[in-house]
Amino acid sequence: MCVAVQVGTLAVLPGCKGPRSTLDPSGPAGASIATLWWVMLVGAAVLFALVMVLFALVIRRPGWGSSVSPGRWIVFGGLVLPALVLLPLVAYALIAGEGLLPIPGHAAPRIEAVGRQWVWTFRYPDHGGVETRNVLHMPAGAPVDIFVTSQDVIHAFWIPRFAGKIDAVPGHVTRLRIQADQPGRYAGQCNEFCGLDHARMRFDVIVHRPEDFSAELARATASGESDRK
Ligand SMILES: [Cu+2]
Repeated sequence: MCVAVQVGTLAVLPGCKGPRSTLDPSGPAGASIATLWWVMLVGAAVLFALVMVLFALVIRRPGWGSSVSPGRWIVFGGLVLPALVLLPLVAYALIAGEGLLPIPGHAAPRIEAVGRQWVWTFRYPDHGGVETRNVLHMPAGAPVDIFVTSQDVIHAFWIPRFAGKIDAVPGHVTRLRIQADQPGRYAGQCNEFCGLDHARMRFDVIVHRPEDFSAELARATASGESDRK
């Protein structure tokens, strides 16, 4: 069994890497979410192990536990034990979630993301309102506020390695603060089922060095290379 667990673990680990892996973060919000995932996994594993120990004791020693009253089993096994594991996890999740929200009063460069079946259009108000299609350009090392909306049905804007997703709702504008640690090419996609081609509603994210961002954005829009079909 131990060998099977090890083989299973090795088989799963490659899934922790890749352009759409939330467990391979490349920004502070993504790192916070990845840490939360690992904390949740450890908490769930601890709870599972405790239940399995009790289960094994009951199977191997049928009389074991009869000295404890049913009321105590319910209180300690059904309330105290889950509370000891779940309450710290909930507290950690709430604190981590608060840390992902944009801080009021701290302005960040603004980029608008508009979803429609099945294309993402990005607009850069701080750079003359130029637009790119299915390719998001952003600078590295600093927060950027993405203002997200939709022209038809509900979509969701998601760059797995940077942050959690946020809904793109027709008639509403939602805001997501993201930050990329390093220049490079990343992957984003719609994360709300929005029709037949939902799975193909992907976009590229090109992160530039801050000093190169304006020039690279201008070059990309002038050449049309940002219009990924
Ligand atoms: Cu979609």
